[in-house]
Amino acid sequence: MDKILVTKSSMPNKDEYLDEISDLWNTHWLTNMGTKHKQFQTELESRIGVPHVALYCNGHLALENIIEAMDFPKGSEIITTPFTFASTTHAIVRSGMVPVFCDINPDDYTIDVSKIESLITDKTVAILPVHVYGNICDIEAIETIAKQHGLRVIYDAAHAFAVKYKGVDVGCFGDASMFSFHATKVFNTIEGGAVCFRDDNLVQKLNDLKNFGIHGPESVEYVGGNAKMNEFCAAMGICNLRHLDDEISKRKIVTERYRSHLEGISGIKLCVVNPDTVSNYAYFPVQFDKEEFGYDRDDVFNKLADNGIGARKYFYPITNSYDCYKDKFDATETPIALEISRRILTLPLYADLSFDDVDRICELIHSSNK
Ligand code: T4K
Repeated sequence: MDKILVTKSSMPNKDEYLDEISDLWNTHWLTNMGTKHKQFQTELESRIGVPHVALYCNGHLALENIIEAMDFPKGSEIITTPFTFASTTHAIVRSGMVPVFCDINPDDYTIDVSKIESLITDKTVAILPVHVYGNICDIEAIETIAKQHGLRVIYDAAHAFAVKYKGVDVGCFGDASMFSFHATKVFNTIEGGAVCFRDDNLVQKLNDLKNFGIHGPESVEYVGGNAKMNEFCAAMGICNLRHLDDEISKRKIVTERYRSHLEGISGIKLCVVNPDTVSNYAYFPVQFDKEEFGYDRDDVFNKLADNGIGARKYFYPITNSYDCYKDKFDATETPIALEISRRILTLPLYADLSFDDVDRICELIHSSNK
């Protein structure tokens, strides 16, 4: 039987993509903000309803650039969560900031807003919450805290492209939001990412920062790197954007099939979805409680792996327990994130995952405790 991996990149029809890139053989303009880049950027701004989108070669560098663009003093503290991919914490550290870890909610794994204020010091400059798995953070509470304490808010929305909260696209919240368009995401540009923001003053700065800090032909204003999205990736984005709504509808059907098998089973906890959101069905995380289910996350992971099914332990270990941060942070200070990281398993999810495959995965999960 074929292996089933945690996800499978969505791709447009081959001819549609070839048609989209065929111009490039005439223009020979392959990167450095060409026509595909401009078209894709405009399409995103209009779909999201945000004044500005800056495109990047990946989500990680987008996050590093927006932190850098905010001009925080080196050594400033940024409140964030450790229940995330390496990128979130690394982006803060690589930008010369200090991550201060806040624990998460046990139901949707986003930042526990009741614990933010006790972490604020005179060095705190920003909150960097993660819309993990596409679950929306408590946006209103975060905005209130940020306003009261004069903090900036940068969302890691890597998983949340196309999610809506109370009818508004998630890219419209905070001072800025970062999306990842990596091959494994609901919407991909092969590799890619974006920052959404409203502040007109950031447009030129982000443009410069992602292009070596070059401001004009004879002027280099920042010590920037190279983080531009190329034309082939932008063309992939233009094509995939046409099919995004269909992709999300199919993921919804797969997700509902999983829920029909796994909801209400003792020892299995599914994600609680905020009723004010329209989901993008990015991931299907499941918690296993050994006491009640009989077997733990690793037992289920191994059982699936033995049967050619590649579930993933997103996000284990949590970032404040990484080897590279040894002796710097203490994961026991975020006990809920620590516990959930030991219980969580992300099941395979993609648009054309068949009902037969979902049924087989769920049967294997049920039989883990037999
Ligand atoms: N913030 C958060 C919260 C994030 O989760 C991420 C990235 C970022 C920031 C940074 O965004 P980017 O700089 O990546 O744009 C993957 C992705 O590489 C990463 O983008 C993602 N988060 C993270 C959660 O997952 P891996 O190491 O687990 O991927 P990999 O190569 O094992 O692939 C997983 C599965 O996807 C494969 O088993 C099969 C499928 N796949 C993979 C690739 C590469 C495809 O179908 N096509 C492909 O091309 O990190």
